[in-house]
Amino acid sequence: MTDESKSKGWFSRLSDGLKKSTAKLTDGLTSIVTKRKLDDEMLQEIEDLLLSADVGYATSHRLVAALKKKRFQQDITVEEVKATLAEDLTAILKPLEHSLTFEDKPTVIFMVGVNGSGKTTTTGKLAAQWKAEGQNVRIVAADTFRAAAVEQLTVWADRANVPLEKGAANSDAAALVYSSYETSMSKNDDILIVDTAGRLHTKSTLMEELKKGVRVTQKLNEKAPHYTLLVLDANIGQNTIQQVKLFQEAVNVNGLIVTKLDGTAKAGIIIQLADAFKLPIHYLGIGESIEDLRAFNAEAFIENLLGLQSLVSR
Ligand SMILES: Nc1nc2c(ncn2[C@@H]2O[C@H](COP(=O)(O)OP(=O)(O)OP(=O)(O)O)[C@@H](O)[C@H]2O)c(=O)[nH]1
Ligand SMILES: [Mg+2]
Repeated sequence: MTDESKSKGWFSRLSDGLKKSTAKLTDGLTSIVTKRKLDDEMLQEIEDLLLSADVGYATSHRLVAALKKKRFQQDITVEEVKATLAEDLTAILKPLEHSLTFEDKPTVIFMVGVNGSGKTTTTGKLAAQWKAEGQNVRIVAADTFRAAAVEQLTVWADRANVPLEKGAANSDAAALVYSSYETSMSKNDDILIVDTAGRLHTKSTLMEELKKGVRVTQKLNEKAPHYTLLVLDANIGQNTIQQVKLFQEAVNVNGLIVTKLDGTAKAGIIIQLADAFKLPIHYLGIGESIEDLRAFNAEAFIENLLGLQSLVSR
């Protein structure tokens, strides 16, 4: 595959994944901005549209205020509105585009989040990507209570062709994490991914179990876990805000992954999350299969979201 066709595939899959969100915003903007002066009424309609797309009140208000400052009472086209929004969104999102680095061997990554957010699927996709890049990856099934959870991760380990650590049924998850980390060190792995059990942030015993898992890794290396990535289901929209707060209280969340963007018109939640927490956004999940995970790229995301085809096909 040529680089050009590869990058076209990359963009078209991302835009496919984001198409519900894109349709919502672009159709909305097209019907609001019909070549007329940018007045208060139009600004209010744009703000309402952003709000309905889960961009959040504070952020929507700021974006519209910036638009007002630049173009108030001037004739404006929908393309100009999009271009102005794209500029301001880039300022919010670009600083949060960080790739993960693997300086320590192994770099320990905890995948955390509520039930069903996409932790196991994302663990499998990442293991496959990194393995294909030549990294030695090991994964840990730290959900020792659900047999189905271990089976599901076993399927992903086979697909990705990486070793899997699992414990006896109902065994202590933290003990498994500890022994897996020791194994990973002795095997000279590059990356150890710990797929934790889904937990409701309101269940304090499970939150304690998660904290314990983190503490045991710190006994082996005070810098571990190097990454604690909170996996968020985009369908949940506004509720992701509360999830970030509660997981942050329990563990040192230092990055986000947003999944299931393909099934929702709520991709705007990424903008709200970015603005509210300033946490790096590492990956976007845009489907269930192994290749449906994209490293977060602010420009690609914004251009797709706003349907800025001219920029996308550059
Ligand atoms: N469409 C779509 N489905 C996804 C995506 N990511 C995960 N899923 C699906 O969401 C469901 C739950 O995903 P899991 O990976 O099992 O979620 P989990 O966080 O490990 O769940 P628990 O371990 O039960 O907490 C599965 O059916 C996945 O295939 C995505 O990006 N897009
Ligand atoms: Mg799981």
